[in-house]
Amino acid sequence: MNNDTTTARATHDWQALDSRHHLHPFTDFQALAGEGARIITRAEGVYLYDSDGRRILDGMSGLWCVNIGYGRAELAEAAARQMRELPYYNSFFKSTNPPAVELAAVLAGLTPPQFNHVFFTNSGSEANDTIVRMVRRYWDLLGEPRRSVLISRHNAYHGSTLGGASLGGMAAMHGQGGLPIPDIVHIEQPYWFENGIDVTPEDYGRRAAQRLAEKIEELGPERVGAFIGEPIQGAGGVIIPPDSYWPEIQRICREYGILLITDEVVCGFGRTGRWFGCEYYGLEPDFLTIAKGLTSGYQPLGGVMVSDRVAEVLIGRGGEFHHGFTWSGHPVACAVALANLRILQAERLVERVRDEIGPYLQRRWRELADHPLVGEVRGIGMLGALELVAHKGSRTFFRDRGAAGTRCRDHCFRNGLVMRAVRDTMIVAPPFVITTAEVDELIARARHCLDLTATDLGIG
Ligand code: PXG
Repeated sequence: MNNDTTTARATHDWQALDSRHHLHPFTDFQALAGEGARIITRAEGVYLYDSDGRRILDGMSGLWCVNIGYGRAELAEAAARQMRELPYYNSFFKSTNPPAVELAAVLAGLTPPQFNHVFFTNSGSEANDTIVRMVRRYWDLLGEPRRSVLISRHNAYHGSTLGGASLGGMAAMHGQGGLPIPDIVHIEQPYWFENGIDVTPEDYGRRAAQRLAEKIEELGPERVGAFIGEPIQGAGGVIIPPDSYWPEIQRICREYGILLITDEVVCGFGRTGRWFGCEYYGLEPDFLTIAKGLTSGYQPLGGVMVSDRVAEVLIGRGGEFHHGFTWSGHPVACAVALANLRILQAERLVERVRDEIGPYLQRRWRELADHPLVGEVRGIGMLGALELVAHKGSRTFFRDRGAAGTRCRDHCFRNGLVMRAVRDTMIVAPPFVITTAEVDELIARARHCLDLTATDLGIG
């Protein structure tokens, strides 16, 4: 057994072994076996390196998570120290461990004032499953068990467990395995570029928010427990709602007394230039879903921030909450999260996103608006999206939706850039530590790959 696994094999040997034994997430297994997976062997700063030694600028921070960049020794040291001291103990049966305690307190301080409690999970999906159970338990304890319905949006992404995928609004996911689970329903997403054909963004935002009130009335207000939304939809295509949307959603939640959940898995820990997306939009949610940027991806960790309104009922009314995971409050993951949050604070990376690198990225990103393939450019902080269209100047989507995006994404990979495609929407979400020169490189590579895509499609 060779321990130096990253140099032990040639690329084609890795690929052959991978396709024999490894089932990848969200993958057509057969197609990948024919093609062979890309083998990423190491990373530093904003760059990935593959098994052929090629350098790739990671415009997606892994999967929206490596916010402090790759290769931060402080996190490796925090993990090693904690593994030597206490690699594992559970937080069931009246036990806890110092990193979990410290992290819970730090999160209570970092999140908006109504949040003073956290429930730890290993992922965003598990955090959202936990929220489904907590919302229903909350209303049970208040003597309103019929309020079991959670309302979400079409094309939302809230994870891939049964609860997470049900909360999500991905039709393809619902088509496999009999989802959603009962009492989860979906309304229109606030996607002006696609749905707001003949209205201003402001009017459209109010109209999209009204869908919530309509759905509550349709179901019966006594049946609805909560509304969940990503402040900005990430996996759905960096869908930035018009400014009129969230205040109206907040107002409707208050009017009907239902709980508001903001899923901060992508927006949380600084990506919008605020610590949390709910702060960017001035919202007062009752739950936050957290994961990804909590550890910058160096360890799997997620959690649910529980507001005082909910915690007072869950704690105050007593009785066991029958829920938890072996790894809830895992000491190594929590120690790494603490080291990550220390770096975000010490290096003022959230402020950097708000005041320096975010505005720089947005300015350069918007220059791509002149490209013949680009119908809309949008972005906030370290999030950016380009809508590829068949006819510039009109919102005409390609007939074979997704094909242009996939082409562009493949050109990017071949040309040293990770830029993700959602349908024909191209997306970036780079690490917060990216330099201005690296942003310039990202933009230059993106433009080159748009050119290659336009040539393939005979456009321009
Ligand atoms: N909520 C949101 C908003 C997410 O983006 C989850 C929950 C689930 O988190 P876990 O840790 O269970 O994966 C996510 C995850 C993509 C992509 O292709 C996005 C996610 C995961 C995988 C792929 O953009 N987001």
